[in-house]
Amino acid sequence: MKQSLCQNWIMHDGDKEYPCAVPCSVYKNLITYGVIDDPFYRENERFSTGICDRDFTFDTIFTLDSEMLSQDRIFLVFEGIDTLSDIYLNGVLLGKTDNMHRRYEFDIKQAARSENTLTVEIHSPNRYIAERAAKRGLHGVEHCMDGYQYIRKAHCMFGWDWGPKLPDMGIWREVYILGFSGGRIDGVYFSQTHTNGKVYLDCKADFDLWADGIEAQLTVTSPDGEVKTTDISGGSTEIEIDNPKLWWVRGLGEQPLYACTIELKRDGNIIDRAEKKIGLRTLTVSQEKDEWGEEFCFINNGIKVFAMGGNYIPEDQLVVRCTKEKTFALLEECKNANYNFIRVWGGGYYPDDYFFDWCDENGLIVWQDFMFACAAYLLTPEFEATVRVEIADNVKRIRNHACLGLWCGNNEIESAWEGWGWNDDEEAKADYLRLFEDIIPSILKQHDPDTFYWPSSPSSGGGFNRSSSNHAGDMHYWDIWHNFKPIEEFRKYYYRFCSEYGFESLPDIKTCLSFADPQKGDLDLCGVVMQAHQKCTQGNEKLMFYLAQMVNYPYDFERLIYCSQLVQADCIRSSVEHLRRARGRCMGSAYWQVNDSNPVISWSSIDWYGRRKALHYYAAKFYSPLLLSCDDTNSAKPTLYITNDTRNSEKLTVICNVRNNRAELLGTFSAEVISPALSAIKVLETDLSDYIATTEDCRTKYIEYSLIKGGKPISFGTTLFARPKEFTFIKPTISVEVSDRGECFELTFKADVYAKSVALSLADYDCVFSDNWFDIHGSIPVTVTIKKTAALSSLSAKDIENQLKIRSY
Ligand code: BMA
Repeated sequence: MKQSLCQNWIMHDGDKEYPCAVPCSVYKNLITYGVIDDPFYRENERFSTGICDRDFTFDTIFTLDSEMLSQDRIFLVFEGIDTLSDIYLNGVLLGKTDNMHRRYEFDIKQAARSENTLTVEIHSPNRYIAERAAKRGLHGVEHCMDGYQYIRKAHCMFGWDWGPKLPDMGIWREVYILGFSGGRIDGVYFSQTHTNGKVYLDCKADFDLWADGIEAQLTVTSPDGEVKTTDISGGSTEIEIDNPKLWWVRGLGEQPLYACTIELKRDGNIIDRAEKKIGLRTLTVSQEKDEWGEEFCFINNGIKVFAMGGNYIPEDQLVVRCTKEKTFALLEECKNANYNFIRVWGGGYYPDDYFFDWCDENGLIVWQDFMFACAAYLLTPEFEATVRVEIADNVKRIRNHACLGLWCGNNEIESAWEGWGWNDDEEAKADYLRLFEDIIPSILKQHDPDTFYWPSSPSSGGGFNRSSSNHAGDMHYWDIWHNFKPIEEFRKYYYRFCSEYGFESLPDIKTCLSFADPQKGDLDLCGVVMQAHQKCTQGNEKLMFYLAQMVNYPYDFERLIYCSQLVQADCIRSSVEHLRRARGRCMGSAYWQVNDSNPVISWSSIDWYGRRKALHYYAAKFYSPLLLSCDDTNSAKPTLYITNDTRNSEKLTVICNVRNNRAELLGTFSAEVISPALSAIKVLETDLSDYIATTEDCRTKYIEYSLIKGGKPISFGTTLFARPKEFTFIKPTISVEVSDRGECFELTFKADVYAKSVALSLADYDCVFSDNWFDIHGSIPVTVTIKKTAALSSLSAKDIENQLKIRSY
């Protein structure tokens, strides 16, 4: 039996008391009670970083009824304590904690009474890391507080190049009491063998039994309700499944799940129960040798998958504020942008079960980093012990999920040892190998032998053997942005799997206004407030460096936002299209980064409020399963490619029009093509020599192309042969007609000339447009819709028209 202990807590700060409920933390409480202002506002971070220099105590009083007290065993469980604490029950020390990434369970059979006081004294993480860093420095990154690697706590809480330094402390996940009589289930593990169209499901359960006469049963219910029950009292069993309904990565098939329940029974009564939903599939990484080296690609039920997605970071800098609802909304947006893949980056925390459940149900492959990033660590006996438990805990919790594509040791540490000048610390270097190439693989061998393990990201397989290679493994490409290389540089190389690359932009004006005060002159990229919301070293300089190359001077702040989002979106689009044209050689793309942890200037495609940047609208198009893209490296002969990431061969039409800046049609090229399943092929090589010969032509003419399936355009694009700032745009007049279609509003746009990158927003409301940041080729209408949300439901078509803000290049 289970009893929640999430209610009725009090946080003590000296003699001040703050009633609260779990999940609770120091920052969350102080904000709720108005003791501190929003740390994200203006420069408030400066006054907030030091709050957890001191200790805080959380306590609660609870009762246990006679039924609970009569159980043979009673446990107190903390799913997450952040981080350094001493835990007392009725004045007796139960234990100490030092790792926010693990679960703590205390046997309280002796200490429990009917009236209890539970006290959690939490010690300052700031002091702890500072003391250790002062004694023995360790290599790491400069945007994080010194000594962050000494504590098992989400590194980014100490600041990152997209997040403020707000190291919080508290009880960040559920707390409860468990009571058992006779026995309990400690863990369940399913492994699968797929042969001759059948699946043999092997189930192993760890039982802790202290009474006789206990039986266990496994029930497997198929997606269409067929039930199989078998005895598992001995701790293991195998079930043969004929006609298995296979689980597929999104885009390749459905995601049927089998419900598996284990019931532990004593005298016919259920004494414990475990439930898992599993997908029947094989999912691993193929590393076959080929003409370019060694491939790196996910392979699902024998089919090689091109992974398309992004890097995921904690959704709130104050991690206690993360919720299932927000996560689901974000993941829905990933699905809307045609992701089939997401990488959980190693500087945050291991997501909650609901994250993985959602990915199981929706077919997103999860690349799960262990929580180590950009740091050297020392494996002291205490550190090693806590890490071992953390790894085993999380592996056991996550291993049965169909979506789990791979475990990765860490973020960028192997490459740091190779290239960041860390080699003076041989002790920590040796510990690196021990942790990531010995300890973690051996824990995985024991608890999850079937899931692929990759020692680091990027890596070529470990052992400091050219971790950043384009011939094997995954790659982080940062020469664009961090090293000021031109945007076109990305296309010079071929990567096997590009797991990080990115470009920053400013978030939406509504988001900027949430932390900036225009009356105080904050809407100024070079001012202190925008500087405080730019965490990357020289970030705003980099932004201006690239904008100066691509666009005309953005003469006002909203224009700056527009230009930065446009350049970001175009940079990532051209990179993704390059990767997808190289399908086969390259098999994965994860841009940095999906989301934000706070309102900030960053590489994200969706900001902290869930507002899409241009990049997110673009992602839906560049990750479209059928993609038409243009290789314009040779501007006289731009070449069109179709990338087909579906399992169907398709009969398609490609049309490419040459137009001038008035959008007048000058010429057309077209082709009827068969696009084979899972392929990238060249479909049309245009010869533009009759149209585009001089610099003047490059500045006044462009091509626009579309891919037609069954009469409908399904993928389209535009290529200019000059950078936007060099092109001669004629100021467009854009007309719009809005109609109310019941469920949605329909907006139809036309222009008198060519209008590039038309960006729509509503002045006072948030909404998602079915398409945005599109081009209008003169009088050819573009129709988009806005789904009516609760907030929009009372508006009329006329209101929408009045609310509409239209920008174009
Ligand atoms: C990569 C990531 C993060 C970082 C990002 C942007 O190195 O792994 O550490 O936030 O680049 O610099």
